Amino acid sequence: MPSKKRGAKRVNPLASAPKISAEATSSKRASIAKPLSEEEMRMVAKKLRRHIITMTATAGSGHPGGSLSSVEIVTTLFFNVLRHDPKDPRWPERDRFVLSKGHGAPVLYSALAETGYFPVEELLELRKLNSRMQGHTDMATTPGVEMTAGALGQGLSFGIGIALAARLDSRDYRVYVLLGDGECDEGQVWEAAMAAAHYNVDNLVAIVDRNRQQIDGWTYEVMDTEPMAEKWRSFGWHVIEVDGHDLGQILPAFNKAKRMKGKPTAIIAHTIKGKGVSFMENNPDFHGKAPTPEEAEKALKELE
Ligand SMILES: Cc1ncc(C[n+]2csc(CCOP(=O)(O)OP(=O)(O)O)c2C)c(N)n1
Repeated sequence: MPSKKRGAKRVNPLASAPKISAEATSSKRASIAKPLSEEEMRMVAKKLRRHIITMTATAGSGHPGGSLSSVEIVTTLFFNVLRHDPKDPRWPERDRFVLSKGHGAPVLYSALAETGYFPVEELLELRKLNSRMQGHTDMATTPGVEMTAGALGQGLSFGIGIALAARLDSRDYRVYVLLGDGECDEGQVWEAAMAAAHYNVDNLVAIVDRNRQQIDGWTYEVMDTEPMAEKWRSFGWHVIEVDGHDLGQILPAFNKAKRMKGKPTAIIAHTIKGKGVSFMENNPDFHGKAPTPEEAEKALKELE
């Protein structure tokens, strides 16, 4: 049991969730800004990439590679798919986005800032002591963060719990969990995959950022997880494969997932680690290392 003293400064966002009013339970509430066009999302994606470079370079540490690979996935979710309200991060009817690969915090913070959960300037506080921009996500401190993560393998189980809670509470929100492909080495991912299919959790979508690299190299060398799509299928999931940088493929995949009844959906998004910056692409050195000031300058030029 944590002592009261240790937990005193931290807010339990679930415990502090407001009492549910009639208005709050209405899923008809206008909660998202107008969905962006593909061209507008492309511009946002570039902005997020620029934030990721600037944040990690300013911090002098962090995880740019796996943040850059997830940009189009996260952009599509936050600007076109999720029902959410940045002014009311704990709105009970919101769709939930769970970043299971918690080291990808820079891409999530960038999207949260750009949608208005907190000022964009705050991104520069990444990894500073006592800031809300911790290197790995903390749901108790950062508005819009649904799960405290960093220890890989847990997000899908967490997502199932929230998705089943929707069923118990007669709510129609949906849950989206973003996993890394290296993260899929974790046994817990497959226990969760089995459970989600068993309980027909069809308001749950797992997105695997299939960038084929993990902390220190290619996934096929560290632990070969192919055939990835077949694995999810054999666990009872509806599987869709997309080019994870093609906005024209990602949005239809989320729409198809919404129509799928009786099964959870796994979207295998084929991506490139470090996408958008020539010297970071497919370069495992940038898994957990920030660009130097000179490298950041070069990267930002490429992202103009
Ligand atoms: C349980 C656990 N084991 C090991 C690590 C160390 N670790 C951090 S990131 C990482 C690689 C993750 O690779 P992947 O999921 O493919 O992420 P991406 O390439 O998308 O950044 C590892 C092994 C961890 N955070 N948690």
